Amino acid sequence: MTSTITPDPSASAVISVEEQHFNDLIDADSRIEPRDWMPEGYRKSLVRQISQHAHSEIIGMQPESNWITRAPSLKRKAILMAKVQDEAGHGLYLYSAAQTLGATRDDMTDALIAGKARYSSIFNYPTPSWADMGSIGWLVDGAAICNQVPLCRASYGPYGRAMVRICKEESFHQRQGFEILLELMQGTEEQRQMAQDSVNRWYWPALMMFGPPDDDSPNSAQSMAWKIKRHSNDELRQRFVNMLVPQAAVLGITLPDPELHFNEDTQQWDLGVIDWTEFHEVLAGRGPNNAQRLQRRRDAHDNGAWVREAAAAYARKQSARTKEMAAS
Ligand code: BYC
Repeated sequence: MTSTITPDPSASAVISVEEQHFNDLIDADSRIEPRDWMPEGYRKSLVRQISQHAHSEIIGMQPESNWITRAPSLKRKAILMAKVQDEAGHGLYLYSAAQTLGATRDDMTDALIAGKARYSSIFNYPTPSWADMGSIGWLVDGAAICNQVPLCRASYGPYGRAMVRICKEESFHQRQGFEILLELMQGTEEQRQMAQDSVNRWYWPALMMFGPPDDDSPNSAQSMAWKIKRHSNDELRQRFVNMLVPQAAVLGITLPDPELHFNEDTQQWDLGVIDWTEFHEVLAGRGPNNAQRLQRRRDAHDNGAWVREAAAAYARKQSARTKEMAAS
């Protein structure tokens, strides 16, 4: 529908000193810091994206922690445990970054456990085999790196800085996943089949991690204008597929897309059609594991109540002691 509202040129010309400063910082590719004035929409968009990202890291611990006790060797257990701990750390950096924008940790957690907050669609899929630890590392962390390296240059300082460390760790995670699959692909026929079956299940959901197609992505345009996002969803998805094809060849794994072919004109790999109905079903809470993931998060929150109470009691005791010492 065409808008009938005629913009008032004099109104749009009025811009506060603070807003001009914000625009100048964005134009100069400089960083916005928590002390700086920022438009309310910018703050809200960041809280939305950063808190969703933090929730994804925390929920993302579940599909892998499922395998810690069943990993095939002590070495594999130790590596997987370290990786899952890294994800917890990523969640904490990101919650802290969101807190610098005025969001409270309690509100973010409440929204997650009440089922009102989003987290990445990918973590609603099951992990029935050990090869899934390989696929999560190779495909899920691989997609995460493609998506998150540009976020190191996000215009909001605390977010960009958190992403630098996260990306370093994601890079290790991606390699350990690739190495699990490589070992399986060099094993028995049954192991090779297990690896291929796992990649068949994770490939398409990993492509969905980048979000809806560009013409169906309501947040992209503004987010890119504010330099939070640096590339569109489709651009990053394409970059990911271009990266995967030669790696799949090294592994000896077939990517489960019969339409995948190299386009000589664009020098890119053209992919088949993504099932966006499945993506929207998962986002609506109807994915294979949505209910289980949220229930486990709720249970963990309830079971951790005594830790929060003990920490708060200790903080009160410390603060009383500090006051007593200051008074004496
Ligand atoms: N899943 O306008 P769009 C990890 C939502 S953690 C669920 O394109 P935007 C890891 C989107 O939020 C990986 N929802 O949005 C952890 C929006 O809904 P709202 C997590 C999705 O923000 C543990 C609506 O669809 N990574 O790697 O411009 C172990 C329209 O989308 C998804 C991040 O969070 C999805 N896949 O772009 C291992 C990265 N896609 O909010 C690994 C940071 C879209 O309007 N986030 N939606 O209700 C981003 O880069 C961007 O937020 C997105 C979406 C590219 C995800």
